[in-house]
This record gives sequence, structure tokens and C-alpha cells, in this order.
Amino acid sequence: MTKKFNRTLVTSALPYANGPVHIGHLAGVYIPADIYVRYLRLKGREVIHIGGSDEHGVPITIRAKKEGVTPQDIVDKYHAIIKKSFEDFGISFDIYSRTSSEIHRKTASGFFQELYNKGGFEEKTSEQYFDEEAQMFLADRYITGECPHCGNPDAYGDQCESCGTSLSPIDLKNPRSTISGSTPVMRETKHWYLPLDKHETWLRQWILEDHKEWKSNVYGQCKSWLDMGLQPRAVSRDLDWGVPVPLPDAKGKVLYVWFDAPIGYISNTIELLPDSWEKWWKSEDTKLVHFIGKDNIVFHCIVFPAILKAEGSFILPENVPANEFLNLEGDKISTSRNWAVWLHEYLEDFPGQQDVLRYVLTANAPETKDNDFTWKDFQARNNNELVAILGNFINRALVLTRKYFDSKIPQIHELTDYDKETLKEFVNVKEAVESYLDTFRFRDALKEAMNLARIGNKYLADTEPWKVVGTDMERVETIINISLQITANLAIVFEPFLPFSVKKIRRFINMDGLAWDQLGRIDLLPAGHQLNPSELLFAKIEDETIEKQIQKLPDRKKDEQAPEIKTTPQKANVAYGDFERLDLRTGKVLECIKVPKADKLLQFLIDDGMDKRTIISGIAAWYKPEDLVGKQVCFIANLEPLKLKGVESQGMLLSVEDSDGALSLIQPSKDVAPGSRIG
Ligand code: B3M
Ligand code: ZN
Repeated sequence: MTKKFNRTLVTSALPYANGPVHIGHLAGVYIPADIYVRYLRLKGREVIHIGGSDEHGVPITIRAKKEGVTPQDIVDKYHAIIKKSFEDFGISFDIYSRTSSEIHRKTASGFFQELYNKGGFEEKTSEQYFDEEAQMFLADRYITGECPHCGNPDAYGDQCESCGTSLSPIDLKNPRSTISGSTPVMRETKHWYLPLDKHETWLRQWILEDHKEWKSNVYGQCKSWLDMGLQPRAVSRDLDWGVPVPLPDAKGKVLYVWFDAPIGYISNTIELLPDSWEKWWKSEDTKLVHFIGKDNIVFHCIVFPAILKAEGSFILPENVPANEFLNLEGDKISTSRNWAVWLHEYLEDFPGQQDVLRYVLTANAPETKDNDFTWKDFQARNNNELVAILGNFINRALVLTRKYFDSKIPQIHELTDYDKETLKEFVNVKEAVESYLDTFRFRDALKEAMNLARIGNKYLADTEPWKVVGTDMERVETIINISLQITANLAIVFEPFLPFSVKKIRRFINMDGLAWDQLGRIDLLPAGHQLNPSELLFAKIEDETIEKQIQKLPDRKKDEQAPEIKTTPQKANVAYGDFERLDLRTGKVLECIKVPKADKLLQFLIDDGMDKRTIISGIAAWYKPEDLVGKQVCFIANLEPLKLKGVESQGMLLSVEDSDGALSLIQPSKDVAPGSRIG
């Protein structure tokens, strides 16, 4: 059953206003959403794009404490920075508001009240850590203590940043409150829970049966959540920053940030369209699409739909095209390590070059798997694609028109077979781009658009009009006319992707009102039409510029990790049983190769005594791969497999690090059979 929709409501995840936004945000959520809404607008469809800052939650209060200011100061500061970055990059929201607004407080509070009245929550009392000195319950992030897994003395109540394990505050040894430093005590507290377990049946049907077309990464994550069985989730917290729980017995409690933030999409729509918002949220012929990153899938596909369904009068999302993560130069983007390319910093170094980043992040978007942003790839795509193909073609078409025809569009005459072939190729572009955009395949859509520029570039190179100027002016006129029609087509097809450049192209060709449906036509510019002066669209990026950006990163990283190893303090004792859980074994190296595009990594095929397994190890700087074949190694055999550079590493080789940081592999001092236990 295909539904008929008359309008599209697009939302983009509301970023936490506790820091600026970086390329990962742009690639994962905001560029795809922007391409999609620009495309629909260009088609003349009714569409709105809702955005805003997520200004509640513990991360904001923590940032405020760190900076010694109020949470409101923090969100005021970062909301402004984030909003400006989005404007600078042409992310075309119809509204970009914030969840600290009065209208949002009213909407979220009203939603809670409505669900409460309908019996949509369960009340439960549980024990949680309480700081007696500060007289407050402690959010997980406000409790630190010793990690039970690795002994890190400063693990947080929700996660140990040293070994990456997710924790619950009661796992920590010697817990301390980060507010007062005192030891917290357990105290009873009441909260309201959304009984997700009761929603499981319809969620299973709605997602697993009715939305098989969702992207496989989204569908798969939902399926594994549903298969594990859903549990009730608390929708309130003991905190003094957020939307107060609107009940008489809820002093000091606010709505959980993940309850109120998605409702922000609704409040921002109300703010934008106070009289007609219900048409967007409550009619079956509205198509609701949430653009998000993969870490938000469960909230948008399971929790928020359950909230909307419990309320009863709202539509559910038709699609949630979540992206995976973008890494930077092979490493996870990290705010705390400053391992990121911040949007405001990019624009300082590359002023006016928003479209270059938009292009690269779309061409390399993490649509189906995590992807890597590298500065070399950025440079190559700019120089070899934007400059050499798109920019070069348009510039040549315009310059030739100026030179031979005084910037007026020449007549078209009889077409040669080659002309006809060229034109045939490009009539298919519209359908191809549309089918990709309609199914959220933005990389493929961009490739098709670029293909149109390639066709144009090849056409000019093959027909060489400059060679027949003296002999066949009619032929020159036809070639230039066709090239300019292709240029006008590029000014349509690239609008969703490169809006800044398209604005320029439209100015050059003196043609503003081009619509999507004109794509594929060759009569867009009438003969005699006067063009405007033009300039180059893209500039080559030199090696030095890129080197500078690359230099910037490792420097920062080193700074962050400065107090390194040398005199590593002894870690806390572990119980013998904990040690026993590790399965340490010997193995024999069957094959060893370099991992492409990763300077530090070698890929091993190991005979582990029972089978063969692949292990990736970061020791490429110290060994030649061919020297290791046949050697004995020691490894952890039961380490959770980990994907590195697209290859699954099934274990970890043991090595020692000397005081200079050089690594050497640990080997048994005499020959033993592969698979022998170490202990
Ligand atoms: N602020 C988490 C994030 O920025 C959260 C998204 C809210 S969307 C309603 O990843
Ligand atoms: Zn740990």
C-alpha cells in the first residue's frame, strides 16, 4: 500500500547547545536534510524544515559548572554559534528555535500532562544516589568512582572513558559526587515511566512489517532493540534544569531530556505556524521524515513514536533516514579531545568555500557505514571534480560565449549525430537523480549530477569549437548554445547540493526562476538572451593549505595526550577471577599485509590452533609485514571483535611499549603449538 502524501514535514536532530557543531554533524544530519528539502522546494512541493537547539539535559549543566556560569549562559552562547554555523553553510531551516523557549515549555509540559491524564505512565520508586551536602539527587554523570573493569579512578556513573565500558552508578567503587566531593548515599525517589513494553506489539508490526523499506542500518538497529524486548523508561529526572514535571508531587523534577527534545520539533512548528501547525502534525497526508545520526535511532523510531501514539492524535514518522558516523583522519571525532573540524573554524580557513565542504561531505557521506573524512580526499575532490570538471566546463562555456558572441546566447542550428547522442545521455539524469533523492541516497544523486557536468566537459573537449571559428560559425553557435543549455541544467540539478555556487551560476546566466521540472530540457536559454559577467566558481587547493590542516590535527592530539606513559602508574588490583576471564593464547602468523590507507596498521591472518582469525594491529611502524610471516605471537582470543578500516579484528596482539613509545611484539621464548594458553 503506497500512501498519498500532500506535504512533507522534515525535522533535523536538535543538537545539544553545549558546544559548536563540526563536520560530523553536517555530514550525518544537516546536509542530507537540507538537500532533501531544497529538492522538494525546487519541485514546488509543500515542505517545511524544522530545527533547533536541544538546550536541556545533563551535558549542559556539566558544561555550565565547568565554565562557572549558568546553564542559561551556556545555551545562549552555543545556540547563537550553532545557529550561525547552519546559516553560514546554507542549511535552510524554516525555523531554527530552541527548547528553552516558553512555547516549548508549555508544549512539552502539556504533552506530559495529557499522557498522564490518559494513564500513559507508570509511577515507580527506586533508589538513587543522593548528595547530602548539596541536597540533590545525582545524575549519572555527576558521580565518579573507580571503574570495576579497568581501575580508572575517575570513571563516570554512565561510562568509563578509559576503557569505554558502559556503567551504571552502582557499579562504581568508592563513588563520589562531583558537586560536593562527598560520598553519596542511596535515597528513594519517584519517577514516571513510559511503559514501552506495552507498546511492543504495535511497534513490531509498524517497523518490522510496515517499514521494511527503511535503511538497513536503521531497520537492523530497531529489530535488535525489539528482539531484546522493550523495558519501561523513566521520562523524568531529579534535576533543576529542564521542563518541570507538571504534577503537584514532583518538586525538583524535570522531564527527561529525551522526552522533551523530540517534542521540540512540535513546539518549533507551533512557533513557526501558530495557526496551521496541526495540519503538519495531525493529518495522514503529511509525510514526516526525521533526519538523525545513528546514536539517536532508538529515540526516534521507538521512544518518540510511542509517545506520539500514546497521545493519540499525531502522525508517526514515515521514514527515519539515519546516517552512520563520520570519522576524521581515521579517528572517531571527539569534542573532548578536540579531534574535529569545527564549522566556524573551517570558514576562517576557507572563507566562501561552503560548497566545497558540502560537496565532499555528501560525496563521502556515511550513509550505510561509518566513513572517514581526510584532508587529502577533500583536496582531491575539490581539485579533480569541482575545479576540473564542474567549474572548468561552466567557465569555458561562459568565456567562449563572451569571446565569440559578446555574451549573448547564439542560435542553435542543425544537430549532428554526436550532438544528439550527447543530449540523449543527459535526458536520463533527471529520473536518476530523482529516484536517488526520493530514497535518501544522496551520494548516488550527487554522482549523477556530477555526471551531467562530465557530459558537458566531454562535449566541449570533443567538439573543439575554437578550431572551427574561422570556417563554420554556425557550428560554433550550435556547440555553444548546447553547452549553455547544459550549464542551465547544472544550475537546476546542483541547487540542492551546492546552493552557493548555483546562485552564482544563475547570476552568470542571468536566469533566476529555474525549476526542477525543467531539468533535462535544452530550451532553457533563448537565443539572444544576454549573460552577465562571470568569475571562476572553484579554486584549486594547494598542498601547503592541506598540509597546514593536517598539521593542525596531530598537534592538537599530542597536546591533549601530553602526559603520556613513561612512568605509567600501576593500575588498581584486579581479582584473580577477573584476570581469568581473559583468554590469552599463542598463535602463528600465516599472512601479514599492510592495511590500505592506514599507515599504522598491519592485518594478520593467525593460526590460532583451532581456526584462522584476522587481527589488526597498530605496529606497522616497527615491522615489515613479510618479516612476520611464520612468527609466533601472543594474543587476546576473547576480545569483542572490533571493526578497523572496514576489517573485523578478532582479537588483539600483545606487545610492549618502551619509553620512546616504540612497540615490539611479545613472543614465547621457545616454540609452542598455536592455540597454547597463556597464564
Ligand atoms: N540532542 C542528541 C544529539 O545531539 C540530541 C538529539 C535530540 S533530537 C530530538 O545527538
Ligand atoms: Zn574502565
